[in-house]
Formats: sequence, structure tokens, C-alpha cells
Amino acid sequence: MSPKILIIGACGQIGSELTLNLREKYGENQVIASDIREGDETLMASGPFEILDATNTSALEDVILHYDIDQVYLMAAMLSATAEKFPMKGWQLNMNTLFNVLNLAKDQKIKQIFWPSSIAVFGPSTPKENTPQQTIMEPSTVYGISKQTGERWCEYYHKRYGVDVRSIRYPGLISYKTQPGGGTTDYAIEIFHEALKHKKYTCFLKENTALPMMYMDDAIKATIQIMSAPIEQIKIRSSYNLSAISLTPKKLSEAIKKHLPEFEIDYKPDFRQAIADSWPASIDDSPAKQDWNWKHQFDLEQITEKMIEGLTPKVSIDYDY
Ligand code: AKB
Repeated sequence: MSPKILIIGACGQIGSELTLNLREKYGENQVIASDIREGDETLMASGPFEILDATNTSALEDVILHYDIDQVYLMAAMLSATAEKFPMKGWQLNMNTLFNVLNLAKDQKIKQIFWPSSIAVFGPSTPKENTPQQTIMEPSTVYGISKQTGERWCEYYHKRYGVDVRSIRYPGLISYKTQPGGGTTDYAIEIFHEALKHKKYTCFLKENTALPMMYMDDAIKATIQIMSAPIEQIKIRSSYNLSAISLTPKKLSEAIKKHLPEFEIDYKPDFRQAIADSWPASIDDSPAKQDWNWKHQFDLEQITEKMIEGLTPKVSIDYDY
């Protein structure tokens, strides 16, 4: 039988695409979308929706009991750049929501949790290239500290209380359907919007800043795949490394220029440069490959094509107003 699913943060960059994908897989009424605000028309028209602040323990429990939820995907978080501006708010949002769902699973009110971690768990002392699953982890951002701490708690709840929590360390995610908000890897999306609108982009990272990146379809595929995998295949209960491509602003701008030859880029690094400098350039995801057969599909050329194809109609609509 299909699980009854609650998505927290369903209107965000990952949440909105995940909701639509899970509704296609399991049926629209099996997937309850929730967020602190309403999402776009497509999301709102696609199935049941609840306004929900997941830091509110009793409001969250009410929704879970009301819909008889089996699985929670906790996609609400404050990302790296915003959390540097509001450290305590970022910490509280990222940790309190996680404790709320972990405790509901411990009390057997839900059966399974997906919780996203990030490459931000790594820090300046981590090996930069082909960063292994297990290595030195001294994150230097509030967001990274919250994700690293969250990983420890996920593993603890699994070992101590048998909670079936599964997690992925997402790289930067590139998508055109919903805008990202407050991340350091957001440049890789902004660049496409600006290239199509103004043929010019000023990047907030230096040209040779390499970061791990992935197309959203691959991230959604990985998320659904890890949640559907037989329980014995999930051997890591902190979070799995996940990798697709390693990208610099320069490489990305060159790929865009092949489609839009007039496109120009210049560089004005800001506070996000230090965040990017503290993260890996590329990731080794062999445990995810071995344990649950992970494999990415989209390379830089394919991502560039998809982004330009997907954003072109949106940009011309913007011009009509
Ligand atoms: C961010 O840039 O903060 C996120 C992430 C890498 O987790 N996209």
C-alpha cells in the first residue's frame, strides 16, 4: 500500500518538485504538502495543502495524527548564506524541526523520516577533492554546524530508538521551476536568469571556485530512491555523500556562452566566498552507489540545455508585464 506522506517546506526549491514527483508516484491524496506560506499555483492545485510551522510541536503532531502520516520529508531549513546573517534563527529552525520529527518517530507516530543534510557539513580542514564519506568534519558555518549536529542526532535516534531516518548530503542544486533562497550555491541558478534577461551576470564567487553541483531531477531521484530502498540497504544513518558534477562559475559561464554567445560574466566576491572556500570541490559518493545503487544522470551540457529550455518561456513572460 502507498505510504501517507507529509512534506514540510513543500514550497521551497526542493520541496515543490519533490511534492509533485511523490504525488505522481503515490497519488495526490497520499501526499500532504505543508509550509509556512502558500506556494505557486501548480503546487497548490496539485493536492492537499496545510499551512504549518514545523517548529510548533503540537501543530505538527496535529497534522500528523489528522492525516495518519507514515513518512515525513523535512525539507524546511535556513540555508548557508541566510543563516550567517541570522545565526540563532537558523540554528533554531534547523534543529527544532528535526527534533520534532525525530521525537514523533521515536513515539511511533510516524514510521520513516527523510532529512536533508549538505556538503556544508564539511569544513576548511576537510580534504577538498573527492571528499570521502568519512573524514575530518569541522564545519565553519552556522548552517554546516546545524547539519553536522543533525546528522549525529539522526544516527543516535536510529541506534538508540530504532528510528528509520534516511539522509543525503545534497550538493548545490540547479533547477528552474522554483527559485532557491539564501544558499551559497544559488549563483548557479541566478546566472541562467540573468543570462537570459540581461546577457550579463555579476557573480558573488570568484571564477575558479569549484563546488559540487547536481541537477534537481537527479536530487529528486536520489531522495525517492533512498526512501524506497529496502531497510537493510541503508547502512549509513548519519547521511550519505551524493555527487554529480564539480563546477566553477567560469566553467558554467562557458557552457552558457555556447548557447548565448553574447553572455558576459564578471566577478565581485562577497561574504559567500568564504563559505564556498570552506566546502569541498568534489565528492566521493561510493557508499551511496554501493548501498542503494545511486547513479547520477545529468552532466554540465545537459543541465545547461535543460535550464535554458526551461527558463526561456518564464523570462519572456516576465518581459510581458
Ligand atoms: C547552500 O548553498 O547553502 C545549499 C547547500 C549546499 O546546502 N545549497
